[in-house]
Order: sequence, then structure tokens, then C-alpha cells
Amino acid sequence: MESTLLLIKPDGVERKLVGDIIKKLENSGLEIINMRMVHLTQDEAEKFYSIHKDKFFFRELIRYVTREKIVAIELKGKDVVRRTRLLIGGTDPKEAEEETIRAICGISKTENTVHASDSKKTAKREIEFFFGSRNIHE
Ligand code: 3AN
Repeated sequence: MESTLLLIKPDGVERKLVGDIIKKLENSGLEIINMRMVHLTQDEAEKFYSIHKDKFFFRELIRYVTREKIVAIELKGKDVVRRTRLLIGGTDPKEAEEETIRAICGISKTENTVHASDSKKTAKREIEFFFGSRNIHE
């Protein structure tokens, strides 16, 4: 069965939106199979977002994602990568589709409350990053 990784990022933890977001995931029929709260170090954040290291927003992104704890959630289900991306909406909360988590909760392109893996391949890497390879649920 397919799995994906969702992160509740610092602005979501700071504004106490963890419960609301988990409720939305569960109400959408997605199954939580692993969860962990973690305060990323600078090195860990740079590794997780290494694909963006040359982007103009990289430093801002790293500062933001390390300023408070985050919640990492592994979700399982049929077509879960695509379904979770639809549920979170586009990167910019102002342009995200109505009723999506980012449209409802997001503050800006950087502080957009949640992250979700964008492909099955990325999901595998991101789940391993937070939960280790022995916990992969195929
Ligand atoms: P998504 O999370 O929607 O897949 P990515 O992977 O392109 O978006 O970007 C990763 C993260 O980098 C975003 N969630 C956001 O926090 C930040 N980011 C992306 N684009 C911008 C931008 N133009 N300005 C500021 N931050 C950005």
C-alpha cells in the first residue's frame, strides 16, 4: 500500500493547529500509521530541503522550519500521495484551492503550515528521513 509524509510545520504548531489538521486528515479517510514531533537542527533541515539549496528563499525556509518543533506524519492509503497533495493545496496559500489546508491555515509561501511529499519516490526518501527505512510500510 502507498505511503506519504506530511509535516505540520512551525506556524501550525505555534498556532496550535495540530489537532485541527490531524482531524482533517482523518476525516478525509487517510490513515495515520506513524507520527513524531521533532525540532529539526539546521543540518537536518538543510538536508531535508537540499533540493532547494540554490533557491532565493532557501535561508528563509531553513530559519523558519527550525524555529519551532514540527510534527511528521506518515499516511497510508490508495493513491495517498496525490490525495494528500490535493488536501493541502498549492504552495501559496493565497492561490491554494478553496477548503485546502493551506488555503484555510497558511500565512505565506514560506509559512504555509503543511508539507506533503510530491511523488512516490520523494515520499520514500522523506519517510526514511523521519522514521528510518525499517519502518517503511509498502
Ligand atoms: P510544495 O511544498 O508546495 O511542494 P516546494 O517543494 O516547491 O513547494 O517548496 C518547498 C517549500 O519552500 C514550500 N513549502 C515553502 O515553504 C517554500 N517555498 C517555496 N516557494 C517559495 C517562494 N517562492 N518563496 C518563499 N518560500 C517558498
